[in-house]
Amino acid sequence: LEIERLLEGLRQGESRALARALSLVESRAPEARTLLEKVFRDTIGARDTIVVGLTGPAGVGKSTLADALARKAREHGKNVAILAIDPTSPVTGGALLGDRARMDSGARDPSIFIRSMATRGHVGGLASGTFEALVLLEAAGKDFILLETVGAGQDEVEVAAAVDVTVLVLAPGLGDDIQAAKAGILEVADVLVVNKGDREGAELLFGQMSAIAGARPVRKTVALEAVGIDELLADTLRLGADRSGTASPERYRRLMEVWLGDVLAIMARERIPEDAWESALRELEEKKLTPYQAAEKLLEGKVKKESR
Ligand SMILES: Nc1nc2c(ncn2[C@@H]2O[C@H](COP(=O)(O)OP(=O)(O)OP(=O)(O)O)[C@@H](O)[C@H]2O)c(=O)[nH]1
Ligand SMILES: [Mg+2]
Repeated sequence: LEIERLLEGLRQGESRALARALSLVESRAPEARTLLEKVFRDTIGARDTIVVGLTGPAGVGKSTLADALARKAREHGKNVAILAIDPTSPVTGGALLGDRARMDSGARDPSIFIRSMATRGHVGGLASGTFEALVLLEAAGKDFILLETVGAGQDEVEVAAAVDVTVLVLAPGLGDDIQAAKAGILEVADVLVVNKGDREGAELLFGQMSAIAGARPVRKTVALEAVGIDELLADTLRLGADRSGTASPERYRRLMEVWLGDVLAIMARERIPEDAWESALRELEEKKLTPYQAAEKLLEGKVKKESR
C-alpha cells in the first residue's frame, strides 16, 4: 500500500515522492526494484527525455555549469533535474559532505529537482543505482536531466551508455588532470567545454581542444556568470533530440547491455552462499586459485546446487 502511494506520488511528479524513491534506490531497498519494475516500460526508451552527462576532473565547474544549464533549460519550459554522483570515501562510506550539503541545500530554484547520490565504490564514475535513479526521474516527468559525474579518466563507457549526450568539462590550470581526462572520456564526449573562460589559459586550452575535437562542438563558458550557456544548451538539445528515448533504439540496446551486465554481477554475488565466498577468499589468500578460477568455481558451485 505504501509503495502504491509512492508510485502515485511519483507519477504525479511530486518532489517528495521522488526524493523518497531515490532514497530507496540509494539504500538498495527491495522496494526500489518494485517501483522500477512498475514504471520501467513507460519510461526509459519510451519517452523523449534528454539525459546530459557532465563529466570531467574535480573542480572544473561541473556543478556550477549544471546549475546554469538547468536554469536556462527551465526558461525553455523543461522539467529539469540534476543528479550528482558523489565519489564515496572508501574510509567513511559517505558521500563527500560539502557537495552533498550544497546540492541538498534549499537556496535554489525549487522547480529544479536536485539530488546527489553516493557511488559506493562502483566503477565507471556511476553509482550502482544510477540507471534506476534515471528511470525514476523520468517516471516523475523530468524531461531534461543533468547527470554530474567525476571523470576518472577511464571506464567512461558506462557514463556514456547512461546518457544521451556526454559533455566533457575542462578548465585551465589543471595540468596533468587534463591528460588523465583525455585518455578515456575524450573519445566518447559529444561536446567539449572549456569552463572558467575568465581565467588565464582558457584561450590556449580552447585552441587545443578545438584542434582535436573534429566535427564536435567546442564551447567556452564562464559558468559562474552564465556566459556561453545558451550555446551549450542548444548543443545538448540538438544532439539529445536525435538520440533520446524513442529516437534511438541502438542507444537503448547499449544501455541495456551495460545495465544487464551490472545486474547480473550483483545478482551472481548475492546468490553465492557466504561460506562458499569465504572459502574462495581463503584459497585466494593462499594463492591456490586466481580470481578467474575462484569465480568459475563459485559459479559452477551455484549451478550444481540449483540443478540438484
Ligand atoms: N573563475 C571561475 N570560477 C568558476 C567558474 N565556474 C565554477 N567556478 C568555481 O570553481 C569552483 C569549483 O566549481 P564546482 O562547480 O564545484 O566544480 P565541480 O567540477 O562540480 O567540482 P567537483 O564536483 O568537486 O568535481 C567553485 O569555487 C566555483 O565557484 C567559472 O566559470 N569561472
Ligand atoms: Mg560538483
